[in-house]
Amino acid sequence: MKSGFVGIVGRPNVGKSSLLNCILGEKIAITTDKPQTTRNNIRGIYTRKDGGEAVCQMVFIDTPGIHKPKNKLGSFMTDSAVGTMKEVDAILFLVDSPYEGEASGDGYILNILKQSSAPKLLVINKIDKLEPDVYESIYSAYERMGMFDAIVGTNALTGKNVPYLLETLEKHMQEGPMFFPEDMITDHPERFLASEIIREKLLMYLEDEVPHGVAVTIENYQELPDITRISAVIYCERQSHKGIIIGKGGRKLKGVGKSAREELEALLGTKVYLETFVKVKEGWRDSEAAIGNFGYRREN
Ligand SMILES: Nc1nc2c(ncn2[C@@H]2O[C@H](COP(=O)(O)OP(=O)(O)OP(=O)(O)O)[C@@H](O)[C@H]2O)c(=O)[nH]1
Ligand SMILES: [Mg+2]
Repeated sequence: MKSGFVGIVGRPNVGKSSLLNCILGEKIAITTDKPQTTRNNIRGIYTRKDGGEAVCQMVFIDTPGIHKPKNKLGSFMTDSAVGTMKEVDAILFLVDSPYEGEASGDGYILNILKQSSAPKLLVINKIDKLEPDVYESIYSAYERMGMFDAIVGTNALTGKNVPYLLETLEKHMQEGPMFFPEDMITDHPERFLASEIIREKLLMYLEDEVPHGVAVTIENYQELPDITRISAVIYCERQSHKGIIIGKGGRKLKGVGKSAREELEALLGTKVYLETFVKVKEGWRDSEAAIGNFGYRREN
């Protein structure tokens, strides 16, 4: 039996959470086209079986995109990702564009990666969007650095080359125990997934700075025989943002609620009654206490 923890790191929006979902074959991490979607480390468990028996368990840790923080939430996010790089047994470093040198975001991450002795795989994601010569140039630039144990191009939306990536990664896993039951794909509670799904819809429906200043807490989560009742509070940073989130005649919030509810019903396999409230918590992204209360704290 082989096992290990694998960190998925990279700049915002390169497709880390999409890759995690693709590996698991289920959506446990929210993904959007907006950078800085992921705020906490998200754990996904992949157990490979052979002849009905578990032979390898890899615990993937999807991390927030590493960026120059503009507030304490941003620092928490980047610290979570950087901290993860130091703790795991292997690292997948995702990029989706050419290397732009040491002063770039990827250059910053590479400098931290160099300090780790764990096996490192470079994943060039979004190959569907890269011309072959661009892909080649990315590949050879990273190959020249001589610090990667393998380089794999993937499409995290179609799963292209993801089985090969997993095979390659497994070769770098050591003998080890099962950390989680073999049929478990995440250890995050359903109420956390519910808050994330609501936040994903807010990110999708809102523009500019508004969705980045949003946090969602679940105040009540009740599993009744034929329905799950969920009450969520959406916190935003300004009174004006509250108006934008609610929308004319409450339409925006209704749309968010409807699409979150539909996804939750599919996830939980029950009917869902979802109520949402919008509250203002000014400047919460720079308040250590508020950030912690909203669940943005290191667990390990
Ligand atoms: N065309 C294409 N789009 C992709 C691919 N992988 C991810 N995307 C898209 O890229 C966007 C960002 O994906 P995420 O998975 O949220 O990226 P992330 O790296 O987790 O982003 P953060 O959480 O903000 O750091 C989404 O719109 C995805 O649908 C891919 O292989 N090809
Ligand atoms: Mg993400």
